[in-house]
Amino acid sequence: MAKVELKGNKIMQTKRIFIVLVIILFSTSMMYAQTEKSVEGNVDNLPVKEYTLTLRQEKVNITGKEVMGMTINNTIPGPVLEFTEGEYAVINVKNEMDVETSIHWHGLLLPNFYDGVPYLTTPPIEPGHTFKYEFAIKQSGTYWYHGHTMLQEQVGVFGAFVIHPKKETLAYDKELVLMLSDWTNEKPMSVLRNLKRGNEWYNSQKGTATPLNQVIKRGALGAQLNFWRQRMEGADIADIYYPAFLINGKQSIKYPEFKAGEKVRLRIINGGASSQFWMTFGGGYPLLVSADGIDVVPVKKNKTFIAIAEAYDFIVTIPENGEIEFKITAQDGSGTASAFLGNGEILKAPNVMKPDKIGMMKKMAKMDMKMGAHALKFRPKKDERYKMKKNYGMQMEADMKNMDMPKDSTMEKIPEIDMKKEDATNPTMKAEGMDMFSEYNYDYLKSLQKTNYDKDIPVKEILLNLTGNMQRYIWSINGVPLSEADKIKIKGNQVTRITLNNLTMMHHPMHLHGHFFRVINENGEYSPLKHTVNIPPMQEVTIEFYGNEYGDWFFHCHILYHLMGGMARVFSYDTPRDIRMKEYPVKKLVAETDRYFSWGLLDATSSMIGVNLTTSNIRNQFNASFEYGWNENLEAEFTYEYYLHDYLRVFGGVNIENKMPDNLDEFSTTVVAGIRYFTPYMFSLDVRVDSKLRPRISLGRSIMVFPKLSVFAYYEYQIDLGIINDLPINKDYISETVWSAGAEYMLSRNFSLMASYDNRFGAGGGLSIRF
Ligand SMILES: [Cu+2]
Repeated sequence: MAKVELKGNKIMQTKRIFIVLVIILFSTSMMYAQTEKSVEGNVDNLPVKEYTLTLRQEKVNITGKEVMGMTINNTIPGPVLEFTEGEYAVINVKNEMDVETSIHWHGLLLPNFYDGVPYLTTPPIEPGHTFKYEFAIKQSGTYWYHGHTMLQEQVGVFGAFVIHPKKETLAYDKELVLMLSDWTNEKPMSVLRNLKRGNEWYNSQKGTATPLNQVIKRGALGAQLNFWRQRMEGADIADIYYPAFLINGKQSIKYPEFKAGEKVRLRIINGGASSQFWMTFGGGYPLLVSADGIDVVPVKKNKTFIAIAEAYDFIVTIPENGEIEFKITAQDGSGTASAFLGNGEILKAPNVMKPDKIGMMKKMAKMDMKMGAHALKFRPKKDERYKMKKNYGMQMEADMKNMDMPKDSTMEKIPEIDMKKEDATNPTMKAEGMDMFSEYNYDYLKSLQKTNYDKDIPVKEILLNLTGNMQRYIWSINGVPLSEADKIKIKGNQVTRITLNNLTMMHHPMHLHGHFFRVINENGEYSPLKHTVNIPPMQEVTIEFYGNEYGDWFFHCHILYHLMGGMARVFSYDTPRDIRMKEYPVKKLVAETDRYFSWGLLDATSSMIGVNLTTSNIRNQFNASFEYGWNENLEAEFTYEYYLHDYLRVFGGVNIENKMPDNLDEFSTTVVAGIRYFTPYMFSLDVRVDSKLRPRISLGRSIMVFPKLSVFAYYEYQIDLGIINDLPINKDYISETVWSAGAEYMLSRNFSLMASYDNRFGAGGGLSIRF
């Protein structure tokens, strides 16, 4: 009896295994069939529309200075690609540059292989090669395309992608694409290097630095100390100085072809590399009709925030004898650009006030807010997401809620338009309320249809804390940069709900490739669908999407410099990798976010000459320093250090010093090892012991006291207990103190004047050069 049962079980088992195998085989072949189908497209049935984009490196002149840019069909931005829903797009991207490139189709629902993230989904386009993208157009709306190879988008690799619906549902006469961007005359990689080394120059150039004198004048010293205690310099809004912000490639651009009475649909896309904007319109409240390519319940709204990579469509009516100004203001108030539509008297767009960084600091310090969540964890594999959320960020939500929360005065629902509220002659809008970030919520976006999912669909919850370290310019998620992270597994036919909890002082526009997600807001079931969502500092936003794709999809902050700093993840349906990607390992893409950057500092003064060289990636750093006093004192040191986490590193190396003061006859060479720690209140602490078993401690700090003027101080104490060296008779120990102090005035990005006193080299003045 037992035997039979066993046999039966075995047969059952074999049968089960067989069935499972068949299912696996079937689903795998289906998956490949699906891939194949997407590749071939439905060319037979769909009308084909073909474009060719040619990428070149050429000299461009945007701000009166000729620099190298990357153009598409000889323009920046590239041409507007126009399609109609139901067409089959064939786009040949020709790379005539000497570096590899790629194009990503932002917001488009397309086969994974054509998504355009090099090494992840799509092969990179090598110099001299052409890559043919092809996919069916299954949606309509305002989208865009951009390079996804490192920082190429910053110098020109972007353009608009407009899809007309089969049947237009909105009423308007004409349309115009307005592509917003930011422009730097520097090489973007050198911009990133400057951010990595922590150069204050950009802030001082923008006028957004907060030197101590201004902080004290505003009575914000307490707030500043609170920030410093948490190792934060202040409330940063944007990192990079841009000499120009652009609309369709120009700082000011006119469209006189629009006639009075015409309704114009503006398709506005933020193609900036790291700039978010406030948009304002002259001549009344425009009608917001669409967000991220999808139509929403129309709403009259003037001052509207546009995060990087977002798209908003507005309908404006050209007035009689009037020219509407459309204006963008960089979020940190560092610049504007305008477009003018129509003819006649200019109807000025309201000005947006420059944010008050010191005021923000004061308000933030009043709230119970824990800053300084690690951007680089000690144990990246350990799941500490919930602990992190609990320990950092806004500690008392009530603090925010109890504050006065005036309603967004810039928004009006259509039935109750009150045009008298609008005053074109008084263009300065009222300051926003106490709640600093309420103006950034998406409550004004309401979907036309219900977007919620069936309650029976299983939901997977994922918590993603957005983390960053401004001093080292590392950006990560849950304290783990892309280079140390695993793929995030998601499943088809399931809802993935993601809580994005921003633990940094910056805004992060997060973008998911190949999907639209619901941004949960006060409209509940009618929450809007988007492809990019901005998360304000210390705020939390929940998004969710239904898994109906296959392959791996990139999810990242769309501030290009944050993406390059590691704020990215791969969402994976865990399906087999496309065989066409065999030669293109994803580790290449990941490695780009963990590059080594090198920089140096040369001090040449009347008392000494010093050189400091640093090479660093996320975890590793090499330092070489050389100091020579004209009074014949010398110290040289070479160390390698490893970052255990943001603030703590272990190091080892070699130190060389002259044995006797003011005498270069004899040198002492020691091996050194110790820790370096970035302390609360932002001191650099170095604790070490050398091969003569002499312990040494040192502390250093630099503070900007006036615009461009910093003071610095350094103190070092070494003690010899005679463990190895012979001490002079009657001495239990001998000690040695080194200290220096001075001031530095920034002349330009690379030069500073400096004056210092060092107890080894004496007083001196001269030049400090950053290279
Ligand atoms: Cu970011």
